[in-house]
Amino acid sequence: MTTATLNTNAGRLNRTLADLGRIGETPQGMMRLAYSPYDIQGREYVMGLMRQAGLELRIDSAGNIIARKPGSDPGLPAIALGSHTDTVPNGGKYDGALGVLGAVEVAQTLAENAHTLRHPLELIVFTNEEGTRFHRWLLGSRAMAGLLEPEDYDAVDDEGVGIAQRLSDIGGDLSRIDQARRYPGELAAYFELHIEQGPTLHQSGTPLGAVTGITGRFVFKVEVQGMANHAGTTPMPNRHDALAAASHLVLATQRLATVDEICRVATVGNMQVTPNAVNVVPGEVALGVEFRDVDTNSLSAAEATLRRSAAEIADANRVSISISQVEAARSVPMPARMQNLVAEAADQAGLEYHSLPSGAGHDAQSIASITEAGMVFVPSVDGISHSPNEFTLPADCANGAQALLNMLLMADSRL
Ligand code: HGY
Ligand code: MN
Ligand code: MN
Repeated sequence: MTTATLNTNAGRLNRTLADLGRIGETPQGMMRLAYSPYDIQGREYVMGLMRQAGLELRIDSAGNIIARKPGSDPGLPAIALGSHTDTVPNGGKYDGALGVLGAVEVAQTLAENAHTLRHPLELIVFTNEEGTRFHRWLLGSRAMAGLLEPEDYDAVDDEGVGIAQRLSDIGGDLSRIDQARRYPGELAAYFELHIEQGPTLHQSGTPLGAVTGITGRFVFKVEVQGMANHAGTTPMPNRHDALAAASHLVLATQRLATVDEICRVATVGNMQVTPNAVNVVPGEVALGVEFRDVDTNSLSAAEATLRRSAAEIADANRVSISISQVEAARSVPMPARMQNLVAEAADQAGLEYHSLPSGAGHDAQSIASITEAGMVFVPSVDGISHSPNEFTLPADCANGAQALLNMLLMADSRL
Protein backbone atom coordinates (compact mmCIF):
# COMPACT_ATOMS: atom_id res chain seq x y z
CA MET A 1 0.00 0.00 0.00
CA THR A 2 1.66 3.27 -1.04
CA THR A 3 1.34 6.21 1.31
CA ALA A 4 1.26 9.82 0.28
CA THR A 5 4.28 11.55 1.74
CA LEU A 6 4.46 15.10 2.93
CA ASN A 7 7.70 17.09 3.02
CA THR A 8 9.32 18.37 6.19
CA ASN A 9 10.93 21.83 6.19
CA ALA A 10 14.72 21.50 6.38
CA GLY A 11 15.32 25.19 7.04
CA ARG A 12 12.89 25.35 9.94
CA LEU A 13 14.31 22.19 11.54
CA ASN A 14 17.87 23.46 11.36
CA ARG A 15 16.78 26.81 12.80
CA THR A 16 15.16 25.15 15.82
CA LEU A 17 18.26 22.97 16.25
CA ALA A 18 20.42 26.11 16.27
CA ASP A 19 18.06 27.82 18.74
CA LEU A 20 18.05 24.87 21.16
CA GLY A 21 21.81 24.57 20.67
CA ARG A 22 22.22 28.02 22.21
CA ILE A 23 20.41 26.97 25.40
CA GLY A 24 23.05 25.64 27.75
CA GLU A 25 25.92 26.36 25.36
CA THR A 26 29.26 27.14 27.10
CA PRO A 27 32.82 27.46 25.72
CA GLN A 28 33.43 23.87 26.93
CA GLY A 29 30.30 22.48 25.25
CA MET A 30 26.62 21.91 26.02
CA MET A 31 25.69 21.89 29.72
CA ARG A 32 21.94 21.16 29.55
CA LEU A 33 22.26 18.67 32.41
CA ALA A 34 19.02 17.00 33.44
CA TYR A 35 16.86 19.12 35.78
CA SER A 36 19.28 22.07 35.57
CA PRO A 37 18.12 25.64 34.81
CA TYR A 38 19.49 25.16 31.28
CA ASP A 39 17.49 21.95 30.91
CA ILE A 40 14.36 23.69 32.17
CA GLN A 41 14.94 26.51 29.68
CA GLY A 42 15.39 24.00 26.86
CA ARG A 43 12.20 22.19 27.85
CA GLU A 44 10.28 25.48 27.84
CA TYR A 45 11.58 26.26 24.35
CA VAL A 46 10.53 22.86 23.02
CA MET A 47 7.11 23.05 24.71
CA GLY A 48 6.54 26.40 22.98
CA LEU A 49 7.19 24.78 19.60
CA MET A 50 4.88 21.89 20.46
CA ARG A 51 2.05 24.29 21.33
CA GLN A 52 2.61 26.14 18.03
CA ALA A 53 2.19 22.79 16.26
CA GLY A 54 -1.23 22.42 17.88
CA LEU A 55 -0.34 19.76 20.45
CA GLU A 56 -1.85 19.46 23.95
CA LEU A 57 0.92 19.21 26.56
CA ARG A 58 1.25 17.51 29.93
CA ILE A 59 4.18 16.60 32.18
CA ASP A 60 3.96 13.18 33.77
CA SER A 61 5.08 12.41 37.32
CA ALA A 62 8.53 11.39 36.07
CA GLY A 63 8.90 14.82 34.45
CA ASN A 64 8.54 13.54 30.89
CA ILE A 65 6.89 16.02 28.52
CA ILE A 66 4.04 14.38 26.60
CA ALA A 67 2.50 16.41 23.75
CA ARG A 68 -0.55 14.85 22.15
CA LYS A 69 -2.72 15.42 19.07
CA PRO A 70 -5.91 13.38 18.60
CA GLY A 71 -6.30 11.19 15.52
CA SER A 72 -9.39 10.59 13.41
CA ASP A 73 -9.97 7.25 15.16
CA PRO A 74 -9.98 7.86 18.93
CA GLY A 75 -10.16 4.13 19.56
CA LEU A 76 -6.61 3.61 18.31
CA PRO A 77 -3.52 3.73 20.60
CA ALA A 78 -1.12 6.61 19.98
CA ILE A 79 2.01 6.43 17.87
CA ALA A 80 4.83 8.13 19.78
CA LEU A 81 7.93 9.94 18.56
CA GLY A 82 10.51 10.94 21.13
CA SER A 83 13.99 11.40 22.52
CA HIS A 84 15.67 13.63 25.12
CA THR A 85 16.93 17.20 25.50
CA ASP A 86 19.35 16.68 28.41
CA THR A 87 23.06 16.51 27.52
CA VAL A 88 26.19 15.08 29.07
CA PRO A 89 28.57 17.67 30.55
CA ASN A 90 30.45 19.45 27.73
CA GLY A 91 28.21 17.62 25.30
CA GLY A 92 27.03 18.23 21.78
CA LYS A 93 24.06 19.90 20.10
CA TYR A 94 22.52 16.90 18.32
CA ASP A 95 22.43 13.97 20.78
CA GLY A 96 18.74 13.77 21.74
CA ALA A 97 17.94 17.25 20.44
CA LEU A 98 17.64 16.05 16.85
CA GLY A 99 15.13 13.38 17.83
CA VAL A 100 12.98 15.83 19.77
CA LEU A 101 13.11 18.63 17.19
CA GLY A 102 12.74 16.17 14.31
CA ALA A 103 9.52 15.00 15.96
CA VAL A 104 8.38 18.62 16.38
CA GLU A 105 9.13 19.23 12.69
CA VAL A 106 7.00 16.20 11.80
CA ALA A 107 4.11 17.57 13.89
CA GLN A 108 4.49 21.03 12.31
CA THR A 109 4.45 19.50 8.83
CA LEU A 110 1.26 17.55 9.59
CA ALA A 111 -0.38 20.69 11.04
CA GLU A 112 0.42 22.99 8.12
CA ASN A 113 -0.82 20.37 5.67
CA ALA A 114 -3.96 19.86 7.79
CA HIS A 115 -3.15 16.16 7.75
CA THR A 116 -4.92 14.26 10.53
CA LEU A 117 -3.53 10.86 11.35
CA ARG A 118 -5.80 7.92 12.16
CA HIS A 119 -3.82 7.34 15.37
CA PRO A 120 -3.35 9.92 18.09
CA LEU A 121 0.18 11.34 17.85
CA GLU A 122 2.39 11.78 20.92
CA LEU A 123 5.71 13.60 21.10
CA ILE A 124 7.66 12.63 24.22
CA VAL A 125 10.69 14.33 25.78
CA PHE A 126 12.20 11.89 28.28
CA THR A 127 14.08 13.17 31.30
CA ASN A 128 17.61 12.32 32.43
CA GLU A 129 18.33 10.06 29.48
CA GLU A 130 22.07 10.57 29.97
CA GLY A 131 22.04 9.61 33.62
CA THR A 132 24.35 12.50 34.43
CA ARG A 133 22.18 12.97 37.47
CA PHE A 134 22.40 10.05 39.92
CA HIS A 135 24.56 8.07 37.45
CA ARG A 136 21.38 6.16 36.51
CA TRP A 137 20.45 6.70 32.88
CA LEU A 138 17.13 6.52 30.94
CA LEU A 139 15.30 7.57 34.09
CA GLY A 140 12.22 9.10 32.42
CA SER A 141 11.76 6.34 29.87
CA ARG A 142 12.40 3.63 32.48
CA ALA A 143 9.71 5.21 34.67
CA MET A 144 7.28 5.12 31.74
CA ALA A 145 8.17 1.50 30.95
CA GLY A 146 7.94 0.35 34.57
CA LEU A 147 11.69 -0.37 34.72
CA LEU A 148 12.61 1.72 37.76
CA GLU A 149 14.74 0.02 40.39
CA PRO A 150 14.73 0.57 44.17
CA GLU A 151 17.93 2.66 43.92
CA ASP A 152 16.12 5.13 41.65
CA TYR A 153 13.64 6.16 44.33
CA ASP A 154 16.22 7.39 46.84
CA ALA A 155 18.88 8.58 44.41
CA VAL A 156 20.95 11.62 45.39
CA ASP A 157 23.09 13.39 42.79
CA ASP A 158 26.69 14.59 43.03
CA GLU A 159 25.47 17.98 44.28
CA GLY A 160 23.68 16.27 47.16
CA VAL A 161 20.22 16.96 45.71
CA GLY A 162 17.71 14.12 45.90
CA ILE A 163 15.51 12.87 43.06
CA ALA A 164 12.34 14.21 44.74
CA GLN A 165 13.61 17.78 44.48
CA ARG A 166 14.98 17.33 40.97
CA LEU A 167 11.67 15.93 39.72
CA SER A 168 9.67 18.64 41.44
CA ASP A 169 11.90 21.28 39.76
CA ILE A 170 10.60 20.13 36.36
CA GLY A 171 6.98 19.43 37.24
CA GLY A 172 7.34 15.79 38.24
CA ASP A 173 6.40 14.21 41.56
CA LEU A 174 8.38 11.33 43.07
CA SER A 175 5.49 10.36 45.35
CA ARG A 176 3.42 9.65 42.21
CA ILE A 177 6.24 8.53 39.88
CA ASP A 178 4.66 5.11 39.40
CA GLN A 179 1.73 6.88 37.71
CA ALA A 180 4.09 7.64 34.81
CA ARG A 181 3.90 3.91 34.03
CA ARG A 182 2.32 3.02 30.72
CA TYR A 183 1.39 -0.50 29.70
CA PRO A 184 1.59 -2.64 26.56
CA GLY A 185 -1.25 -1.66 24.25
CA GLU A 186 -1.23 2.02 25.22
CA LEU A 187 1.14 2.88 22.36
CA ALA A 188 0.90 1.42 18.86
CA ALA A 189 4.60 2.07 18.18
CA TYR A 190 7.50 4.33 19.17
CA PHE A 191 9.98 5.85 16.72
CA GLU A 192 13.19 7.68 17.62
CA LEU A 193 15.40 9.69 15.30
CA HIS A 194 18.97 9.96 16.63
CA ILE A 195 22.49 10.71 15.49
CA GLU A 196 24.58 7.56 15.19
CA GLN A 197 27.25 8.84 17.60
CA GLY A 198 29.68 6.47 15.89
CA PRO A 199 31.64 6.52 12.59
CA THR A 200 29.84 3.88 10.46
CA LEU A 201 27.40 6.01 8.43
CA HIS A 202 29.74 8.96 7.96
CA GLN A 203 32.65 6.74 6.87
CA SER A 204 30.51 4.90 4.31
CA GLY A 205 28.72 8.07 3.14
CA THR A 206 25.34 6.51 3.95
CA PRO A 207 22.63 9.05 4.85
CA LEU A 208 20.36 6.85 6.99
CA GLY A 209 20.76 3.96 9.43
CA ALA A 210 18.18 1.29 10.30
CA VAL A 211 18.99 0.31 13.87
CA THR A 212 19.02 -3.46 14.37
CA GLY A 213 19.44 -3.40 18.14
CA ILE A 214 20.58 -1.29 21.09
CA THR A 215 23.57 -2.29 23.16
CA GLY A 216 23.43 -3.67 26.66
CA ARG A 217 25.48 -1.92 29.33
CA PHE A 218 26.85 -2.85 32.79
CA VAL A 219 27.96 0.00 35.07
CA PHE A 220 29.93 -0.39 38.31
CA LYS A 221 31.00 1.89 41.12
CA VAL A 222 34.49 0.87 42.26
CA GLU A 223 36.05 1.99 45.55
CA VAL A 224 39.75 1.46 46.20
CA GLN A 225 40.70 1.75 49.88
CA GLY A 226 44.41 2.22 50.63
CA MET A 227 46.09 4.40 53.22
CA ALA A 228 47.08 8.04 52.84
CA ASN A 229 50.65 8.67 53.88
CA HIS A 230 53.60 11.01 53.43
CA ALA A 231 54.87 10.97 49.81
CA GLY A 232 58.40 11.75 50.92
CA THR A 233 58.95 9.50 53.90
CA THR A 234 56.91 6.39 53.10
CA PRO A 235 59.11 3.70 51.53
CA MET A 236 57.62 2.14 48.38
CA PRO A 237 57.15 -1.38 49.86
CA ASN A 238 55.22 0.11 52.78
CA ARG A 239 52.68 1.94 50.69
CA HIS A 240 48.98 1.23 50.27
CA ASP A 241 48.66 3.43 47.22
CA ALA A 242 45.01 3.55 46.12
CA LEU A 243 45.73 5.46 42.90
CA ALA A 244 48.49 3.08 41.77
CA ALA A 245 46.04 0.20 42.28
CA ALA A 246 43.23 2.10 40.51
CA SER A 247 45.55 2.76 37.58
CA HIS A 248 46.13 -0.99 37.18
CA LEU A 249 42.36 -1.44 37.27
CA VAL A 250 41.88 1.14 34.51
CA LEU A 251 44.23 -0.83 32.27
CA ALA A 252 42.58 -4.12 33.25
CA THR A 253 39.23 -2.59 32.22
CA GLN A 254 40.65 -1.52 28.87
CA ARG A 255 42.04 -5.06 28.29
CA LEU A 256 38.50 -6.50 28.55
CA ALA A 257 37.71 -4.97 25.15
CA THR A 258 41.19 -4.98 23.57
CA VAL A 259 43.50 -7.85 24.46
CA ASP A 260 40.86 -10.19 25.88
CA GLU A 261 38.11 -9.10 23.46
CA ILE A 262 35.43 -10.22 25.91
CA CYS A 263 33.10 -7.24 25.30
CA ARG A 264 32.87 -4.63 22.56
CA VAL A 265 33.89 -1.58 24.58
CA ALA A 266 35.00 -0.92 28.17
CA THR A 267 35.59 2.48 29.77
CA VAL A 268 36.63 4.16 33.00
CA GLY A 269 35.14 7.61 32.52
CA ASN A 270 35.35 9.20 35.94
CA MET A 271 37.65 9.04 38.97
CA GLN A 272 37.88 10.86 42.33
CA VAL A 273 41.19 10.72 44.22
CA THR A 274 41.39 11.46 47.97
CA PRO A 275 43.05 13.55 49.35
CA ASN A 276 44.26 14.44 45.82
CA ALA A 277 47.43 16.25 46.94
CA VAL A 278 50.76 15.92 45.15
CA ASN A 279 52.67 15.16 48.36
CA VAL A 280 50.28 12.55 49.77
CA VAL A 281 50.15 8.87 48.83
CA PRO A 282 46.49 8.54 47.73
CA GLY A 283 44.38 6.85 50.38
CA GLU A 284 41.13 6.36 48.47
CA VAL A 285 39.97 6.32 44.86
CA ALA A 286 36.40 6.09 43.56
CA LEU A 287 35.91 5.34 39.88
CA GLY A 288 33.12 4.40 37.47
CA VAL A 289 33.47 1.44 35.10
CA GLU A 290 31.11 0.70 32.22
CA PHE A 291 31.18 -1.90 29.50
CA ARG A 292 28.85 -2.54 26.60
CA ASP A 293 27.96 -5.31 24.20
CA VAL A 294 24.88 -6.50 22.31
CA ASP A 295 25.40 -9.90 23.97
CA THR A 296 24.51 -9.79 27.67
CA ASN A 297 26.55 -12.99 28.24
CA SER A 298 29.67 -11.10 27.14
CA LEU A 299 28.92 -8.45 29.73
CA SER A 300 28.64 -11.08 32.46
CA ALA A 301 31.92 -12.67 31.32
CA ALA A 302 33.60 -9.26 31.37
CA GLU A 303 32.31 -8.64 34.91
CA ALA A 304 33.77 -11.96 36.12
CA THR A 305 37.16 -11.12 34.56
CA LEU A 306 37.13 -7.64 36.05
CA ARG A 307 36.44 -9.01 39.52
CA ARG A 308 39.30 -11.53 39.21
CA SER A 309 41.70 -8.80 38.07
CA ALA A 310 40.59 -6.56 40.94
CA ALA A 311 41.35 -9.27 43.50
CA GLU A 312 44.88 -9.73 42.10
CA ILE A 313 45.49 -5.95 41.96
CA ALA A 314 44.25 -5.49 45.53
CA ASP A 315 46.60 -8.17 46.77
CA ALA A 316 49.61 -6.88 44.89
CA ASN A 317 49.06 -3.29 46.04
CA ARG A 318 48.00 -3.99 49.65
CA VAL A 319 44.62 -2.26 49.22
CA SER A 320 40.98 -3.34 49.26
CA ILE A 321 38.77 -2.96 46.19
CA SER A 322 34.97 -3.06 46.27
CA ILE A 323 32.94 -3.31 43.04
CA SER A 324 29.20 -2.64 43.19
CA GLN A 325 26.98 -2.85 40.12
CA VAL A 326 24.85 0.26 39.62
CA GLU A 327 23.34 -0.53 36.22
CA ALA A 328 22.58 -3.60 34.14
CA ALA A 329 20.80 -2.51 30.96
CA ARG A 330 20.00 -5.47 28.74
CA SER A 331 20.52 -5.25 25.00
CA VAL A 332 17.32 -4.76 23.03
CA PRO A 333 16.71 -5.92 19.43
CA MET A 334 14.60 -3.69 17.17
CA PRO A 335 11.76 -5.76 15.60
CA ALA A 336 12.27 -6.59 11.92
CA ARG A 337 8.97 -4.82 11.10
CA MET A 338 10.40 -1.61 12.56
CA GLN A 339 13.70 -2.01 10.72
CA ASN A 340 11.76 -2.54 7.47
CA LEU A 341 9.83 0.69 8.10
CA VAL A 342 13.13 2.56 8.16
CA ALA A 343 14.17 0.86 4.92
CA GLU A 344 10.88 1.78 3.22
CA ALA A 345 11.07 5.33 4.59
CA ALA A 346 14.54 5.64 3.10
CA ASP A 347 13.30 4.36 -0.27
CA GLN A 348 10.44 6.88 -0.22
CA ALA A 349 12.95 9.63 0.46
CA GLY A 350 15.21 8.32 -2.31
CA LEU A 351 18.01 7.71 0.21
CA GLU A 352 20.43 4.86 0.82
CA TYR A 353 20.38 3.23 4.25
CA HIS A 354 22.59 0.85 6.19
CA SER A 355 21.51 -1.57 8.95
CA LEU A 356 23.59 -1.30 12.09
CA PRO A 357 23.46 -1.82 15.89
CA SER A 358 23.58 1.10 18.29
CA GLY A 359 26.64 1.32 20.55
CA ALA A 360 24.87 4.07 22.47
CA GLY A 361 21.93 3.59 24.79
CA HIS A 362 18.61 5.24 24.00
CA ASP A 363 15.16 5.77 25.47
CA ALA A 364 13.91 3.40 22.77
CA GLN A 365 15.47 0.51 24.69
CA SER A 366 13.15 1.25 27.61
CA ILE A 367 10.03 1.88 25.54
CA ALA A 368 10.70 -1.31 23.54
CA SER A 369 9.39 -3.20 26.58
CA ILE A 370 5.88 -1.71 26.21
CA THR A 371 5.53 -1.32 22.43
CA GLU A 372 7.33 -1.95 19.14
CA ALA A 373 10.22 0.51 18.84
CA GLY A 374 12.14 1.59 15.76
CA MET A 375 15.17 3.86 15.44
CA VAL A 376 16.52 5.77 12.47
CA PHE A 377 20.09 7.13 12.56
CA VAL A 378 21.77 9.92 10.67
CA PRO A 379 25.56 10.32 10.35
CA SER A 380 27.78 11.89 13.02
CA VAL A 381 30.71 13.63 11.33
CA ASP A 382 33.86 11.60 12.15
CA GLY A 383 31.72 9.60 14.59
CA ILE A 384 32.24 12.20 17.31
CA SER A 385 29.62 12.55 20.08
CA HIS A 386 29.37 13.46 23.76
CA SER A 387 31.69 16.30 22.79
CA PRO A 388 31.35 19.95 21.68
CA ASN A 389 32.71 18.72 18.34
CA GLU A 390 29.59 16.59 17.76
CA PHE A 391 28.22 17.61 14.36
CA THR A 392 25.64 16.39 11.86
CA LEU A 393 25.23 18.14 8.52
CA PRO A 394 21.99 20.16 8.12
CA ALA A 395 21.05 18.04 5.09
CA ASP A 396 21.47 14.86 7.15
CA CYS A 397 19.32 16.31 9.94
CA ALA A 398 16.65 17.07 7.35
CA ASN A 399 16.91 13.55 5.89
CA GLY A 400 16.34 12.14 9.37
CA ALA A 401 13.19 14.19 9.95
CA GLN A 402 11.84 13.23 6.53
CA ALA A 403 12.48 9.54 7.22
CA LEU A 404 10.74 9.91 10.60
CA LEU A 405 7.69 11.46 8.91
CA ASN A 406 7.63 8.73 6.26
CA MET A 407 7.81 6.05 8.99
CA LEU A 408 4.95 7.70 10.88
CA LEU A 409 2.71 7.99 7.81
CA MET A 410 3.28 4.34 6.85
CA ALA A 411 2.73 3.12 10.41
CA ASP A 412 -0.44 5.23 10.68
CA SER A 413 -1.89 3.56 7.59
CA ARG A 414 -0.86 0.02 8.57
CA LEU A 415 -1.06 -0.41 12.36
O1 HGY B 1 25.58 6.88 27.03
C1 HGY B 1 24.86 6.65 26.07
O2 HGY B 1 25.04 5.65 25.42
C2 HGY B 1 23.74 7.56 25.68
O3 HGY B 1 24.26 8.63 24.95
N1 HGY B 1 23.01 8.03 26.83
MN1 MN C 1 21.01 10.26 23.16
MN1 MN D 1 24.09 10.69 24.95
